[in-house]
Amino acid sequence: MNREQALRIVEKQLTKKRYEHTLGVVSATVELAKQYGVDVQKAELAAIFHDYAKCMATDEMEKIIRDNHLSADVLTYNKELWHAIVGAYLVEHEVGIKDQDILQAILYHTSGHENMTKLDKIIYVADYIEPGRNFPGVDRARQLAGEDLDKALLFALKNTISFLAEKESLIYPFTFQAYNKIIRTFGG
Ligand code: DGI
Ligand code: FE
Ligand code: FE
Repeated sequence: MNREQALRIVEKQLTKKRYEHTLGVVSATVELAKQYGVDVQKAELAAIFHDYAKCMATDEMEKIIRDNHLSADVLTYNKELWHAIVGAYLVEHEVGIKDQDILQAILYHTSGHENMTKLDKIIYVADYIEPGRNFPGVDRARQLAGEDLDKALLFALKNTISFLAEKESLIYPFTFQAYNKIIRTFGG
């Protein structure tokens, strides 16, 4: 599938605002893929589809997760996590993309994961720093992304964990596991 076909498919699934966010993630992803030596076409497709399920009703997402036994525990955590799991499932079974690297990048794009590939990290970081994002610290995140992918990932994970803890929200274990893994790679 080429870029234009993919964009036409996701545009139908998303609100205008979410589609614009997706285009931002695509441009950030292409830059990072070039910089860090990842297949640009593959990375671009992962970016285009990363929020495929973002605009679905939560009861519909819940049903897809239950009916297909996609995850035993995610339903007991924040609903924000669900669109990544449902997205990976639908991009495979509804859109027909079979590339496991792309599907995994979509699956881990919200929670992170202990064993993230370079592509998974690129999508996670691109989602965080895309040009439409505007939050305190985003410029620092952009700067780190230009210097070291793992440092940018750590910055995003750390801020997300702090943000969730500040709200006294639940935090999905994958997010801690991703954080711990990267701290270990830095010798912590
Ligand atoms: O879909 P997007 O808005 O583009 O971004 P995303 O898929 O990374 O979702 C981010 C939101 O998910 C962010 O506001 C934090 C929230 N969230 C809720 N629970 C968790 C979580 N993020 C992580 N990493 N881990 C959680 O347990
Ligand atoms: Fe998302
Ligand atoms: Fe996103």
